[in-house]
Amino acid sequence: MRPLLLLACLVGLLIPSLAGAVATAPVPTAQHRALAESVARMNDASPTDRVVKLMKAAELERESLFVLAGYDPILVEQLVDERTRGVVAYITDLPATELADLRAGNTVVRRAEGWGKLEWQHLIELATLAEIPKAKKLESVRIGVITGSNMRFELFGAKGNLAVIFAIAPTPVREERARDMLTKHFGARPEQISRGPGTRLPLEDSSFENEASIGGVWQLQPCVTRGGTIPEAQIALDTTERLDGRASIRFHSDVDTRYWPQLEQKISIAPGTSLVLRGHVKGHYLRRERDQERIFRLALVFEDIAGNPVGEPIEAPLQTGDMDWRQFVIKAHAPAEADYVKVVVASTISGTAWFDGLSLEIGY
Ligand SMILES: [Ca+2]
Repeated sequence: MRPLLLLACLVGLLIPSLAGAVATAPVPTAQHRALAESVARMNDASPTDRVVKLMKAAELERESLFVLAGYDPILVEQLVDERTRGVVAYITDLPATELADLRAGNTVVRRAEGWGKLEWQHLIELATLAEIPKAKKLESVRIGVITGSNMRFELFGAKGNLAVIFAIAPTPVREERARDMLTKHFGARPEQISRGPGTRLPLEDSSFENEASIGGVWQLQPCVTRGGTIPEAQIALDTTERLDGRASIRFHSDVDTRYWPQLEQKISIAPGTSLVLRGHVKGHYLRRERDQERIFRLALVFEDIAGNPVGEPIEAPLQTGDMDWRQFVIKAHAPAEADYVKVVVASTISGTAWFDGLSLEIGY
């Protein structure tokens, strides 16, 4: 009896775990991969671009979503959330004129009097998910870009409201959390892309989370001087204003500032590589005054093996004045003589600028 009992125990232990793994982990085919890649390549610089990307991704099967999660875990995390998926389904079925309005960056408001049958269906489903009582008493919907970094969907009813933030931009700390969440959801960890387009390059502390990075992995190099080295512009981690993780990097200068360093991180690349640099920027009272040089940049600078600059820096067109968090995407092709790329972050004008959630990847 003993061997039989042992066998029964082993079978009892093994079968559920094997069955669980086989039943849940997706097994993507080449076709699934190709479909995922076509969505991964879509433009996602603005919240409206990301809505279009979400709509396309919502058509994918589970296996393709699993592959897409390797490129863009935050996008897939939004789609496995029932409320966000419901919002995306609602937007997909909006009349073409409303959809065009939304894509143009405008806010769309729709009142219950104008809702069609399908629209009611979507909204009642959403109200049910949000546990809004008396879903028949819904009144209106509002969708639009509230900040430069995401979209907000709001459903108003006599008995309750629902708000969903979506079209969220990719940022490194949040991506790590999304990967953990998706590992549970799919029953296997989405494979991070490690070859070709979509591969993340090793930009250290790209979310400015660690105090030791400033002057460490992020080197402080002279940028502009006006007759001295004091007063120096303030460059420091800021835990009160951030988009990703616990902190951002803050640059502050005023009319008396005489010396401005910049932050740089240098990465070795293969000549001719296509690159995509993403970053998020916020500004407050940014303006050029006195004899300041007008530099406010997130840029890629190429260098040859000897450290000489190659070609022109490629930079995001950042606006001065006041600006809420916005994602900037820079696409560049490394010149044939370039062995290194430097990611440069700088502000040499009065006011305060914050940068957060940078990432550098191989482009298409
Ligand atoms: Ca951060």
